[in-house]
Amino acid sequence: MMSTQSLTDIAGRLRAARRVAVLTGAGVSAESGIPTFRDAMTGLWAKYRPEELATPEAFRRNPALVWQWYAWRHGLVSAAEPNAAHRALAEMERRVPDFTLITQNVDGLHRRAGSQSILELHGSLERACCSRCDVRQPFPAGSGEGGPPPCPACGAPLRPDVVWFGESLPAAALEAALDAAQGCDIFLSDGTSNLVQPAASLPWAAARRGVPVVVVNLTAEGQGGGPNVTYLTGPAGQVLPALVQAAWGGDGDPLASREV
Ligand code: BJW
Ligand code: ZN
Repeated sequence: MMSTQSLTDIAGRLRAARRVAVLTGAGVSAESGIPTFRDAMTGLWAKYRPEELATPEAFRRNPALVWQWYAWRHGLVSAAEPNAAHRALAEMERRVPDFTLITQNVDGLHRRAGSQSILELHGSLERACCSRCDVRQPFPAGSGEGGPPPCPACGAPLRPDVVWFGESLPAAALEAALDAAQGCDIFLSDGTSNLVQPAASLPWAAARRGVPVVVVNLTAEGQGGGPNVTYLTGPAGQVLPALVQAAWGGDGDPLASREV
């Protein structure tokens, strides 16, 4: 678990910071019951690796399989609720003058928790887009059976509006993320294995500029390191509310303090 000393130090830096950038990954949604990307898949999907489904080649080879996987995940995400980690980050945004939330997650849970300044680097599972033309529309709920529906404009198969391996990230969001990482006073990396580029280079772009980087993860293993990097190990749903609480008081979770 985290050390009280580093939590207090980091809380002090957060409170004093004018610009804060936060990068999140699948670990932040784990406590909402959304499987992380590199967890072993279970049930129906146990025989596939996510890395083999999240590619344009997989979609070309077997559009029905890939669509069915995303439709299943869309159902999971729609039924899930934001957790204490999402809420703590939304609270942090309200406290910090200039706050940027950079997420690799496609689940929309940050927005549903009240975060506003969000850069979605890997797109959103809340939308489908055409595999050929510019059409974008809400992801059709409950559409797992029968493969991808046709685009209403051109008839080509719809696909999830997410970024697959080998595809470019949305350029404006990536540029804004890099600016935020390089120009912030403190950078938090939460719940990501930090393996997938270019998002994985953001914490190190910050650290190279002398920005203190705080890594929140269940494990410090494989996360890299350096003189500017501090680890808070533990579940994001506990660590982030504790950090907000240590920085600004309250209980760090606006929902928990609400009368029910
Ligand atoms: C907790 C917790 C709790 C658990 N509390 N913590 C060789 C070298 C370098 C780069 C490349 C290379 N070969 C190819 C590339 C490029 C490639 C890449 O990076 N590959 C690497 C895997 C090697 N990148 C790309 O292709 C990107 N595009 C690109 O680079 O364009 C330029 C280009 C074009 C053509 C050729 C080459 C370059 C695009 C990347 C798109 C990634 N898309 C996905 C799918 C999105 C849609 C979907 O969701 O299906 O994004 S892949 C997947 O990984 C998803 C995630 O956003 C992303 C990151 O995963 P994340 O969030 O870190 O999750 P996990 O599961 O890995 O980790 C969870 C962590 O949480 C763990 O650490 C746990 O410990 C922790 N945790 N519970 C706190 N309660
Ligand atoms: Zn189309």
